[in-house]
Amino acid sequence: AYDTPYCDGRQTIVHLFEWKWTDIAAECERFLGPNEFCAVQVSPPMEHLLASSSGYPWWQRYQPISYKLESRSGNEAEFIDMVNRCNAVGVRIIVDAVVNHMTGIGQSGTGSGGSSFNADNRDFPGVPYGYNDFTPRDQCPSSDGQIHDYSNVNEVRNCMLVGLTDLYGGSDYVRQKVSEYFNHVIDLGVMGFRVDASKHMWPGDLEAIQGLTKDLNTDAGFPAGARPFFYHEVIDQGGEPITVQDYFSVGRTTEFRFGKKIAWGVNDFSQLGNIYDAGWGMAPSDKALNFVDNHDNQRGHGGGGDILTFQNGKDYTLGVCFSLAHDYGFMRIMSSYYFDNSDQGPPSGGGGSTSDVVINDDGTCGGGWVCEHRWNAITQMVRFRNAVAGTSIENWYQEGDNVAFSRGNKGFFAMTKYGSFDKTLQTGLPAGTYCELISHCANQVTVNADGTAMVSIHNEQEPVFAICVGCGDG
Ligand code: ARE
Ligand code: CA
Repeated sequence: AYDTPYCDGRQTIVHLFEWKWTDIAAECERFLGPNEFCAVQVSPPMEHLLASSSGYPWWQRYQPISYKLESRSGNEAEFIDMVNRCNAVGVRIIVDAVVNHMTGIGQSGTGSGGSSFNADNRDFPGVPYGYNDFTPRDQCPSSDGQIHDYSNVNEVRNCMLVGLTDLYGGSDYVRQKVSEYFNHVIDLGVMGFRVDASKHMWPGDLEAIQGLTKDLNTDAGFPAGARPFFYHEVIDQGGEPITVQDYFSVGRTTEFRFGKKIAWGVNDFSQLGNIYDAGWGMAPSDKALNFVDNHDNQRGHGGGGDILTFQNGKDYTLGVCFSLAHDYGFMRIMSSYYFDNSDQGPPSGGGGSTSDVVINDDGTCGGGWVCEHRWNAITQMVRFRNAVAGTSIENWYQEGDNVAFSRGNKGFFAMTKYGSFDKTLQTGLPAGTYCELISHCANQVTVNADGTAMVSIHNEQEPVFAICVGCGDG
C-alpha cells in the first residue's frame, strides 16, 4: 500500500538537492509540470544543525533539532507555497525524512529554527525529546555505542550511526512525535517520504509509525483513501544481514545495485542486458526506487561505489537515458550542484545562505547548479518513460557499442557510445512517421509496414534515439 505514487501516470522523481522552496515552486511551474515529472524529492525540511565551524556543509541537514519546518531551504510559509504551486501543476512533493536520529554527540546550541538543544544531554526541547526517547544504552552491543560492525543487526539498528544520537523507535512517544511530523506535512499536501537511514531502524517500528499516518489530503487532489508513498533508504549491496526485502511491508526500497549495473553497462554495453538481477537479491521492479547516482555516492559518502555522475558527462547522459527507457523500478533522477570537496554545501552568498538557481537563456542552469534534469536528452526521456509506462522490453538488440529495444508496441529506444549509428532494426511499432524525441522532431523516422525502421544517430553529445506512439515535440 505504501509503494504507490499518485502522479496520474507520470513516472519520474527528481531530487532537487539543496534547492530552496521558492526555486522549487518556480521550477514546478516553468519546467517540471510542462515536462510531466511526477514529483520532487526535497532536502530535509525540518529544523537542523547549523555547522558553521564546518562551513555549513550539506550534511548539516541530516542532523535534526526539531520538526519545525525551518531549514536552509526556507520557512513553513515558503514550504506551503511550494507544495501548493507544485500540486497545482501535477508535480508532487516527497519529503526526505530524517527520523532515525537527532544531531551528533558533542553538538549543542541553537538550530536553524531557533530551538536550543544539547545532544550530550539528549535534550531537544523543540520536539520535545529527552533522555528516555533515545535507544537505551544496553540495547547497543558495541563498546563505544557506535556502529562499527554491519554484520550485527542489533548494532546497526540500536547503536549510533556516525555518532548521531539514536532515537528509540520502540517508544510510543517517539512513534507519536514522528507520525505527527509526517501528518503535519501530509496535511500540507505532500505525497510521500524518502526515509533516511531506514537500515538503522527496525521494520516493525517503521510499520508502527506509518500505521499512525493519515491518508493523503484529498484537498491536494489525492484520491480518497490514498496512503502516503514511502521509499526507504536501505543500502544493500549484498553481503550484509539486513536486506531490502526486510522493508517491503513498509514501501519501496532504494536499489543501489541498479546504479552499479548501469555504470558497468555503460562501460561495456554487453552487460546492459541484465540490469535487474533477481539472483543478486535486487528488489523486484514494483518494490524498487532506482537511480543512477544519489547525493551521497556522487561525492563518495555512503560507501561510494562504481557509479556514474554528472562529472562523467556523455556517459552519464547514456546511463540516465538508458535507465529511463528501461522498464525497471520507479526512477529518481539526481539534480546536483558543482562541488570541489565532498562536504561543500550548495552555492551560497555566505553565512549559510543558499543562492537562487539561475536559469540561462538556453534553458540550462548557472550559478553553480548542474540541473541534470534539464539536460535535453534526459528531459526528453522523462517524457518517453511516461508514454511507454506499463509495457515491457522487446526486440532487444545489442552489438558492440550499440544497444536498442522497444517498449511493447509503444516506443523504441537506441543509443550508441561514439555518436554515430545507422542500422535497420525491428521497432515493434505500428507503421507510420514518428517524431524523434531527442532532436525535437528535427529527425522524422519512418516505420515500415513490417515494423522495421532505419535508426540513425549522429550526435556526439547526446547519442540517443527515441520514438514513441503519440509523442509529439516537447
Ligand atoms: C557528519 C560527519 C561525521 C560526524 C557526523 C555526526 O560527516 O564525521 O560523525 O556528522 O556529527 C550524512 C553524511 C555524513 C554526516 C551525516 C550527518 O553522509 O557524513 O555525518 O549526514 O550530518 C551508512 C548508512 C546510510 C547513510 C550513509 C551515509 O547506512 O543510511 O551511511 N546515508 C544517509 C544519508 C546521508 C546521511 C545519513 C544517512 C545520516 O543519505 O546523507 O549522512 O542522516 C556500507 C553500509 C552502508 C553505510 C556505508 C557508509 O556501504 O552498507 O549502510 O551507509 O557503508 O558507512
Ligand atoms: Ca537506530
